[in-house]
Amino acid sequence: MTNSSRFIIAASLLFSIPFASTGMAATAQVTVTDAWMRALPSSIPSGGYFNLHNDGPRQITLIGARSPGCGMLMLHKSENTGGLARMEDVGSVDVPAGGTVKFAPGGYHLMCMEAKPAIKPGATIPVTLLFKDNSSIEATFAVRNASGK
Ligand SMILES: [Cu+2]
Repeated sequence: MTNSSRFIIAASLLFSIPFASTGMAATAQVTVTDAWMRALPSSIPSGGYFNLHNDGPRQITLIGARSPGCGMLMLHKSENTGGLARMEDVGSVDVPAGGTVKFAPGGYHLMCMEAKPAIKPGATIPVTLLFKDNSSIEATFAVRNASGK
């Protein structure tokens, strides 16, 4: 976000300018960093990892994702229970005001099912993140190889 757009949102909060409601969408306050996807041999689902920052004054809730590079893109969480690694679907992920949630190997991640040929090391792939307030944001994921390079 540029300094000027940040000022406009701050000003609209202070003075209740009518267009303030558009400034309250989750995308106005979200940034994505360190986004990458692991390319794996065809039939194995690819993991997607990133940091989701909430720069705004209220909690945001991620409810899904999609990408032209994936047949389906799911929200997953890995857990290690009693030495057994497993992962499960999660319906949503909350990011508190001012907070960051890390999507990383061993925890929350995106799972790219039926990865398309576009998912190959060195490429980039667009991913749209969908939020509970019906807003969305597009992020560019760098595709890395199986060892994350
Ligand atoms: Cu998974």
